[in-house]
Amino acid sequence: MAEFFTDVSPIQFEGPDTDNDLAFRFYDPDRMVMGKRMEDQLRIAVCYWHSFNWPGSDVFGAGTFDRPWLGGSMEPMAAARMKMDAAFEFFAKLGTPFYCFHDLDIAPEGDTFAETRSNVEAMVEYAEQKMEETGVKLLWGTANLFSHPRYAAGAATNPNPEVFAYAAAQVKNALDATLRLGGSNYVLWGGREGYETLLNTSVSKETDQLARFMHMVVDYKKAIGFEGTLLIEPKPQEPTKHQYDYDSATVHGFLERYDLFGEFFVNIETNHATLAGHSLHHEVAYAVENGVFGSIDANRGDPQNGWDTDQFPNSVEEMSLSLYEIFSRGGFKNGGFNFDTKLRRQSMARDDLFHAHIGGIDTLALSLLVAEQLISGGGLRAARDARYAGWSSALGAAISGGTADLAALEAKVIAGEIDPKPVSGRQEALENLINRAIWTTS
Ligand code: XUL
Ligand code: CO
Repeated sequence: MAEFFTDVSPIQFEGPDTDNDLAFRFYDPDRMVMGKRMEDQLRIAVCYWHSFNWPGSDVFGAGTFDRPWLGGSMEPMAAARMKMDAAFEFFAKLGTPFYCFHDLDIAPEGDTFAETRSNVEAMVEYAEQKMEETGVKLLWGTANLFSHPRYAAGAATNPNPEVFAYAAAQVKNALDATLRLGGSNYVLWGGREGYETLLNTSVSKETDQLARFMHMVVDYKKAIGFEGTLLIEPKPQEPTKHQYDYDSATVHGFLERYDLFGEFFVNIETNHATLAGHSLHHEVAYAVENGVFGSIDANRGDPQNGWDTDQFPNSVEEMSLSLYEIFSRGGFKNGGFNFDTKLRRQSMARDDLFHAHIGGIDTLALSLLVAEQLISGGGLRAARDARYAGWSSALGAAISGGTADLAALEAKVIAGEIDPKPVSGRQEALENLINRAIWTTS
């Protein structure tokens, strides 16, 4: 098996003062942070699709990357094996513990479903071997229910039940593959579960279908004994004009409405959060506080354009705020940080993939150290607790316990027992706490 990334040796932690561009400055896997090894806290994964399956094409031009297994001149299964060799060489040299894949990232689609199924099975067997050799594990598996023209009008939400059935068959196999490879999670991203125009769409029929599909996934997960977490990945739009899994709050409402709460959790992606008009911090805080948090697709968008650019994360401030929310409530269970990230189209040298991941991983590692300091410093927690302290008083307990009604509260206000005074929200002082933690940690 020929080496692909010949100019790169395994990446090591060398500390902040190193001048080696191909080394970690903050990601020190064995360093203990909040009671666990840094590697076990962050649970970092590389994604198969953008890094090994995408040629660097855009809507105006062809692929620019050096990926000899793409492009169609090789026999498809030989190309799939060459791609997998390069992928596992990359995972092992980068030294991160996990990867993620869609069924059709690892295996070519055949002329029939049976052929596709046997291609996927053969590549799962090959992956099993590679995982054994390298020790790299699967954070999550998923099925590609959006690229083939049959899914142009959606998968579970398609007006044609035959497409629903086809998607069901594909997800069954992808769940089997995820179970076999010991995946920690299984993801559903509703790529085309939405609409292009309301003129031909029944939104209630489509959301009912999506819920039916999700119940079938839960039933099958239980039938085969898959103990990982089922995740749904919110995204407001792109590729369709509107997607039903718009953001964490929408997914939460959907889960409650269709009796799926506790069965599915959210896989939050930074750039999907910003497309929805939120921040990653908002999405994470919402999900964590409402019992639906699962995992993160780490990346970033470009504030000057309005689509999913999937760039590598480079803002310690943004990540620190989200890690603060995650780790002040105990950190990940089965989730982790998947790099759902794309190189820029001009980053065509083979080692660009290493530089990109190293930068993103160090951003996460430094953010974890900042979060640790914010948590142990206790300033943010104390300020939040103080702000809501009134709810522990007799009045607060009566309101939230349901023993005070509108008339009872009015009587107290009229009697002058209640006369609230505005207090400072201390926003700038709290923002200074964040910056001070960043400055002292880096
Ligand atoms: C698309 C996206 C997907 C999912 C997996 O925006 O994020 O790659 O993560 O299907
Ligand atoms: Co994603």
